Amino acid sequence: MQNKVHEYITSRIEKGEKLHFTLVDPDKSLDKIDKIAKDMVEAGTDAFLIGGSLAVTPEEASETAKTLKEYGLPVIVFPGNINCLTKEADAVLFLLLLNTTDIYYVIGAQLAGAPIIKKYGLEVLPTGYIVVYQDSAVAHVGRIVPIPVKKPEIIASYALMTEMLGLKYLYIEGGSGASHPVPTSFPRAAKKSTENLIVIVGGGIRSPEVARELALNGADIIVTGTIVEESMEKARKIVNALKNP
Ligand code: 1GP
Repeated sequence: MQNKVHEYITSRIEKGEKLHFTLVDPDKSLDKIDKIAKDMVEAGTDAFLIGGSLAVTPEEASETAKTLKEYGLPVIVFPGNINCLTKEADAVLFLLLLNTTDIYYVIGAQLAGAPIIKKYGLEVLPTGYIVVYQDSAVAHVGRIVPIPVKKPEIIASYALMTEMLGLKYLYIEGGSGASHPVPTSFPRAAKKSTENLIVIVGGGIRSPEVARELALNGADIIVTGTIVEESMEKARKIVNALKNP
């Protein structure tokens, strides 16, 4: 199995870099996607994620991936469900939603998606996924049990089990457009309880200060989506804060 994107990520992290991933929603016009990609590549983002919880057609996912591929950075599917899979991407975050009550998001989607991922030849980035807050589309669709913000030890246990299961990544998610980012104690707890787990944090990150704090507290990769659409200037500052702390 190919390992190119994982190597691209780990080689940078090993050098002490913090990475920034730009989340692109395929439910947008291709013109807008082109502009976002151009601006974010100039800003220094490290990869593109494509996906959404609702309303993504396989055709939109493919068109988006094709457009983003022209910018030379890794394009990674961040699937809300199997409809987001496309062979035009380089890799997929193969997500296990850890704090759900619905087994479909732990085993069902993975069972349906695995043979498709194989046919498409996508690189697999095995990822434990935790959605912290209740108030987002992903939380509703994924039927999650929220994580109490004063209980980082719960995140530490999830991180430990993620690593024990052999998954390489843990994505701590506030939910797209969340009013607050996840607490800094969460990536810190995840990092402290594990050896080699790569910690991704996203959801509600809108300022360079917040991005920097999360990175200083253990986040290896910061994901932003909403701010990229709202203010390219702020998005640029966020990338800059991660690259020049
Ligand atoms: C959502 O973590 C991502 O899955 C990004 O969230 O849109 O709030 O930046 P935002």
